[in-house]
Amino acid sequence: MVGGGSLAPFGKVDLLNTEEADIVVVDILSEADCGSSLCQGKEIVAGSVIYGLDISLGMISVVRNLNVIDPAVPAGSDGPAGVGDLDGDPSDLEVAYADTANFYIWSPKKQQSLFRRNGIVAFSGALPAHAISPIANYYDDTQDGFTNLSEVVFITANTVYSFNLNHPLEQWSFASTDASGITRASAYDLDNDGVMEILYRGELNLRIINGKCESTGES
Ligand SMILES: [Ca+2]
Ligand SMILES: [Ca+2]
Ligand SMILES: [Ca+2]
Ligand SMILES: [Ca+2]
Repeated sequence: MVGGGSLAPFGKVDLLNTEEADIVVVDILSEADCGSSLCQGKEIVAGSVIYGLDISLGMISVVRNLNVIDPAVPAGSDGPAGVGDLDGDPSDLEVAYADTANFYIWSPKKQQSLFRRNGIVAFSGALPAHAISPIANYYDDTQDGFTNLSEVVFITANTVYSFNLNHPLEQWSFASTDASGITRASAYDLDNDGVMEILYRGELNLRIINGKCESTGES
């Protein structure tokens, strides 16, 4: 539905990398936010832009653009995206995504750029290699004196990162065994203590990781 190309983001970073069509369909803006009926129901999140749409009328249009909110973000900046509450305000959802160079967190509803980590995307051959997953609250920030915000796992070639908005650079990272960078993680409370653990499978190891990035199991 969303036409691709360098200035029309659609969840991919280039036309060759067919494995990275990570758009998210979610109700992230209201009609009042947009001033348009295109934001009735769900919108399409594709990297730096949000599309509003009305399928019955065959209409689709960009209703938020991070490049307009923050001109330092390249126009058409695009790549795999995740959506969740990352700023501790459940009245809006934030977008986490990465383009061919940088990782971003932004709020379409508040029209704010919240986080940017430059030059973090590693390449696999000629292609940027990355994946976003999951967004969950797997580490208790209060033990470090912070408000307990959710985290987001960002994976790029041979490295796994955790970000949250309490940390200006990163919460933690570790070297992985996956040159493609497109393996995914998931989160689940495996030991039933009320705090989720992260499961990550690289090319060699299955890791179960607690939120402090202390590996609790490997096979
Ligand atoms: Ca909506
Ligand atoms: Ca929020
Ligand atoms: Ca947390
Ligand atoms: Ca647990």
